[in-house]
Amino acid sequence: MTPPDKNTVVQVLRNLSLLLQLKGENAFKVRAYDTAADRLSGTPQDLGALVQEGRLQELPGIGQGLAEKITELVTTGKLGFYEELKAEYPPGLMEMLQLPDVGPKKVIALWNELKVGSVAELELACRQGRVRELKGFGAKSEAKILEGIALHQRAQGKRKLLGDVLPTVEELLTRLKAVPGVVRVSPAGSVRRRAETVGDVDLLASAPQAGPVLEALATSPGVAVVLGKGESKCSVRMVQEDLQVDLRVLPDEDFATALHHFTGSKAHHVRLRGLGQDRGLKISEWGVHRADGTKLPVPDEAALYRLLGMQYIPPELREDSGEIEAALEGRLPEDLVSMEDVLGVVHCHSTWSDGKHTLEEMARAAHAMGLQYLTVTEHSQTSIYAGGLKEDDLKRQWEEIDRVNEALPGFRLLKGVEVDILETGALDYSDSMLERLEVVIGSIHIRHSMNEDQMTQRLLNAMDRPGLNILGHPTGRLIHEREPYPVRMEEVLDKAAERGVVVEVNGKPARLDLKTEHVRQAVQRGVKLVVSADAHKKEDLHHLLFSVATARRGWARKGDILNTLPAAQFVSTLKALRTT
Ligand code: DGT
Ligand code: CA
Ligand code: CA
Ligand code: ZN
Repeated sequence: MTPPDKNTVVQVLRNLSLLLQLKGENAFKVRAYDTAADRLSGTPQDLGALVQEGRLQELPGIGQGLAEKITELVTTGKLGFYEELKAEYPPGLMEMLQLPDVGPKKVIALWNELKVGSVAELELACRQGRVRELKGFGAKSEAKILEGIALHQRAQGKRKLLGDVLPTVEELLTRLKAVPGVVRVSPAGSVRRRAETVGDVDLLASAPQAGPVLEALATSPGVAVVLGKGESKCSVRMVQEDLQVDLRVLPDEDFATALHHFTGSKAHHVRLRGLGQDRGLKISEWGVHRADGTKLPVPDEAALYRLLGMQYIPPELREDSGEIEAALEGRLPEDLVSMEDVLGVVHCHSTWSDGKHTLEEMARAAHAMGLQYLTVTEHSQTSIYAGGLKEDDLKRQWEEIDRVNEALPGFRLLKGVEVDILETGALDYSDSMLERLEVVIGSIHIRHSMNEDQMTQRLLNAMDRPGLNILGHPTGRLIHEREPYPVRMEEVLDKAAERGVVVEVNGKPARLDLKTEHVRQAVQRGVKLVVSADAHKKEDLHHLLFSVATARRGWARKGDILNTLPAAQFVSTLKALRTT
């Protein structure tokens, strides 16, 4: 079992502070938990090492008692004290604490005076005007609480970014996998299909006995509320992201068909069921049955597709967008790009512009991921807000790049830039400067509010500039934050094909730009792509995963992705593709 990570421990400490306040513990004791949470989240030191070496008490604010609790939590995955305290109150109280304008004092009053123990009960009490009668509340604060509840519900309804959810999913899966008797575990649903946003998380496990596996989820650190628990199912809501997680546990012989069912998508399924019927097979979450009721053994998903006389369809493609026809005709690509194919990362920033880590730190981190190169692409001079570089700064940077490359044999930083595409489509550096670089990404960062004609023309003009190799995050969207700017993507992609400009599939979880549909249009035109991290710190290098997922969902094959080539070939192909 992997121990709970630092974030989880910090969250448990904060929850404990709130629970102790509910219990009426003195302020001094309560504050100790908040202080410990602050110290822990603020230290750059590795939590696992601190625990193992018994050095927790070296952190100011962490005394013996707290050190013991943290050690118990990290080494056993559970903290008895926390579990007992949590069990004393309705789980909904923790959720009430997440409301704006509702602190521990108010929760205590609401619980003690009105026996209000959940957000739903609180809403009802407010609507009945019972809350305003309480000491310390009033009509105004009642109205404010109602506003807060509406906000809270909207946040819950909001789909989460895959990138924000995946680390939690992986932590839970590791925990479930470690339960004795467990045979297989997997995510299902939109998480497994690598959709850009997810509504909730679906998990599946196989084991002879469901009980202990369900219990492992229900008692996971980071669980705010157990929403329901039955014989084979358990649903919880995590504190982080307000994320709902549904787990199903079944005997291993039913795993593959259930996994397939709960992976979806619904649209993909409906079509497959129809195909099954044509062959006299009934496909359901319970398995594949003949008309006479006999159940066919289905050891894995590939076997299910074989029964239907079609190619295996990877989860990322299961959206009923042509994959079923292709698989029936045997023309589904079998070499979709995968993480193993990618040899280098494109698009990173360092302390030279708005990044957090030095070039050497970025290089070492990429090297440690098994990659061979990283394109250094800082912002250009017009992006002042992002520490954009002047041409002279860039030349000084090359000296540092050379030094790092010498220090790290077997790995290469490539000299590049993410040059701003200005309002007219001109680029932010001179042609002679751009010519000297190995990789030039051109992106729009300023003046988003142009109309469709202007914006399309701006991008077309930029691609006419000989110095541009890669068009960066072409629509500028930020999921949940900013709409894509209006642009006729097909025209842009036609131009990219004509000019030999490569297009980025930006892997930053809120960007994913190109998005899936655009990747597909690009691939159909023979436009080459790069998968990128848009990393501003070491940890972001893993964004590559989301870029690769988006590329796969857009049916991109290994050969469509330029950074599956070794460094030297990557650079020479970038240049050779360009037509003027
Ligand atoms: P989400 O959670 O909105 O991001 O999307 P999904 O795809 O994860 O959907 P979810 O969690 O409601 O259900 C998980 C999978 O279970 C879904 O992809 C397919 C399967 N499923 C759920 N409801 C139905 C249904 O009514 N019919 C069929 N055929 N499958 C269903
Ligand atoms: Ca789901
Ligand atoms: Ca679900
Ligand atoms: Zn950018």
